[in-house]
Amino acid sequence: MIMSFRWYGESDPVTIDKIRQIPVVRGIVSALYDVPQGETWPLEKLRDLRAAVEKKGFVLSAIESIPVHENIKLGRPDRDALIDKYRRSIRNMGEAGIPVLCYNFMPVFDWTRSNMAFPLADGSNALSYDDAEILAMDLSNGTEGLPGWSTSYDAAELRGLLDAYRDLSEEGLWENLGYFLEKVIPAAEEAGVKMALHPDDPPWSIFGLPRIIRDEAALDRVLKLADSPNNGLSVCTGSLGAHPRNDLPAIIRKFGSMGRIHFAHVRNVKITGKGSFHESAHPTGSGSLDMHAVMKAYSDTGFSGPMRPDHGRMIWGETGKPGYGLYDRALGAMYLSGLWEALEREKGCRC
Ligand code: DNO
Repeated sequence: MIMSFRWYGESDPVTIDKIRQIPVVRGIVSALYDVPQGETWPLEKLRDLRAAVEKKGFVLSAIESIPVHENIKLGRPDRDALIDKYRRSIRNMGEAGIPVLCYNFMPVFDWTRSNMAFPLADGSNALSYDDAEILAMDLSNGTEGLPGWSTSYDAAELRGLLDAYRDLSEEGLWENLGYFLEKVIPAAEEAGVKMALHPDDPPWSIFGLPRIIRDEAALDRVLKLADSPNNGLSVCTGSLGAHPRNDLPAIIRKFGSMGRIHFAHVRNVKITGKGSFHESAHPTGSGSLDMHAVMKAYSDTGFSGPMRPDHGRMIWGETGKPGYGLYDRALGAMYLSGLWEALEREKGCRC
């Protein structure tokens, strides 16, 4: 396992020099943040990113993420041209020697929360989600004023997208994912890049949009869409774990033993009701997930890919990008590495 940390590039207030001081972290997960959506990621820039990371003593363990253009997800007429560019980005990743690509197939909104600073009893704050709060949100001004989403759409654009996805339905989205994978997986095989699909977060429909990557059956279906070792998963415990039907240790054991988990996002989440949860500190006692069982499933299946602590709370007065401050993610990395060391030592490994 390569303990890794997400770094948002040179403009990230959590600098790579700070990340260096977390003793267990060996890998950096990053992206190019200045390439317009839909365009090919240039080889030179990918090489520069890798060099910048290696200069500080890390490996560049994954790209998170190359966004999939909405027109690919919607199956619109220009999708072939867009997929072609995506394939070129994958080839460039391979040329630059970057092994794992995390991506998602969520319509319009990536991970979604209704409160970016939910107060916890210990005085820290975390991200939270409540179906009722989401339902009450006003989308008539586009994404303006909504908490925390990176792609912005004006009112007309957003309305158009919501309508188009309503017409598409879940099965249509599955078809378009199948079409995308059929075209990109051969490029990933040639390039030696492992594709790692991130589950939907939360793992159910929001704003009437179809969201399909939400449970074990869906993950099974994804892998069957292209039966190649390069067609794999990012298993995110916090995303799937927001729904109590998802048994994370069982999911990790199943897909891990098939060699199809290429990236592990590990964090805890506290389920507070139906369609409602808040994020928590990483340890088992802080949330609803059994983190020891999660890590044991990775250890027992010999997981050797990148793993990263995921969203952290804001603690000790830190401010910054919600979920991506330094302190609580650093605590998470230390905790997960402690569990890992104990599990590996029990198996007789000196790592
Ligand atoms: C949230 C992240 C996601 C993830 C994308 C992958 O914190 O895990 O935004 O990067 O869904 O494409």
